[in-house]
Parts: sequence; C-alpha cells; structure tokens
Amino acid sequence: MHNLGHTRSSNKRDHLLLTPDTFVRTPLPGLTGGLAIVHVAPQAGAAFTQMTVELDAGGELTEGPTQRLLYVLEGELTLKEPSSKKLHRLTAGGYAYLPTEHPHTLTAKKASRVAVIEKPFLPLEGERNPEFVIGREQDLPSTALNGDKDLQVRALLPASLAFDFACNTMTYAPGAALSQVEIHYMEHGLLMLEGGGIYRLGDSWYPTTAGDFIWMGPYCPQWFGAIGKKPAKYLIYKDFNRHTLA
Ligand code: UGY
Ligand code: MN
Repeated sequence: MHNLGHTRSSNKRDHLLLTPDTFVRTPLPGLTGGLAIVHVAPQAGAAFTQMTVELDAGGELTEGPTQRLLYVLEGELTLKEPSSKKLHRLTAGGYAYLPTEHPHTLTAKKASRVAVIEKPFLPLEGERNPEFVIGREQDLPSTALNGDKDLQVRALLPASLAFDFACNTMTYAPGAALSQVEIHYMEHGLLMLEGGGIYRLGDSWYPTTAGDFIWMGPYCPQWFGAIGKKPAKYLIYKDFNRHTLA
C-alpha cells in the first residue's frame, strides 16, 4: 500500500521520526540469515548507530566495529561470548552489553527481532573499561522519575562512569507525561515498545505509537505525554558520563 506518498515519518535537522512503513532492510557484514533496519547512523548526524536486526531461525549476528548493546524485542536467541563457557539464553526484555573487541555470536533459535545500539567507546582516564553485562529488563529495579510514580525508569547499565552511554526503559501510566520540556546536550535514540502518545520534538508535536523510532539530536526540545488506556513504554539511549570536549 503506497498511501499516496503519505507517512508520519519526518526528517528534520535536529530530530527524526521513523514509522515502520518507511523502514528499509539491508544486509550487514557479520549478519547471516537476517536483515537490519538502520534507524539512525552518523550519516544522519548522530554520533551512534541504532538498528533493529531481524533474524530468521538459525540466523546469526557477530561482533561489530565497536561496543554495542543488544536488547531483545521478540523471539529466542543464544549469545556466545568469552566470559562464560555456557551459552546465554535471551528472550524478550533480555539484553547484553558487549564491550569493544569482545567477540560474540548471537544465534536465533526462532525468528527474532533485536535492537542494536553501537557507539565508538570514549575511554575515561583513571577508569577501568566497562565489562560485559547481561540481564533481563523485567528483573531490574525501577525508579520514579522526579518522584512521579506514574513514570518509571529502569537503567539497563550499571551507574558507573566507566560507561559512556546510558540505555533505559521508561514506562508511562496512561496520562503520565514528562514534567518538563527537556533541552540537553545529549542525543537520544528511542524505540517505542508499547502504547503511545504525543511526542514533542523541536517545534512539532507527533502522534507516536509502538514500533516507531525517534532520534533526538543535541538540544532538541523534547516532551512526551502518554495517551490511551494502557501504559506507553520506550527504550531510550543517551550519550552519558563524558565531558562535552572529551
Ligand atoms: O533521560 C532523558 O533525558 C529522558 N528523560 N528523555 C526523554 O524521555 N526524552
Ligand atoms: Mn531527554
């Protein structure tokens, strides 16, 4: 359905909204039995890459050019990496942080979709480089953002300056909203996981729903309010813990 050229997707200087009808699938080195949807990359002005990798049963993804975070959206996979002799099993909500030069193979046991975030690592003097992390989002403690119990945040990565980015889930009860319009130097990659609402980006207000991807560039004015009868939940990346001139 071509929809006469209409889409909710929008590409602006300081933000990008990509809706599933505009996703384009491509092969990637290290990816067999699957395709990648590259949502944002340095080519668009971002300092990181975020994609969704779609794997058929038996499909594999091996290490990329730099550190990465894997977050399983759907399916069942195993992860082989050197810190354990056993394979790690990952299902929806399962995630892993893989440091730079940490060889690994992710294998799909059934058709699966995985969010992949990659960022060239910025070491910090006097700090050890971050180590492999594995977990399940549903097992993490959640905290109320600015004391609002209707807006719960779960941090996938440990609170340590060793990490040069953060990745969180944010869950909004129906009607909950960010308490302020945020404008900050950090950029964001956001994947809407459940529900929806209205995202303000720059001077535009967008209806946004599960499956959408958003990039917010540095200083992009941003605000979200959840609309509907079920919670809205998103996965959000931001560069973190480093001086702006580092
Ligand atoms: O962490 C953040 O900056 C987050 N509150 N931003 C957002 O949800 N757009
Ligand atoms: Mn923000």
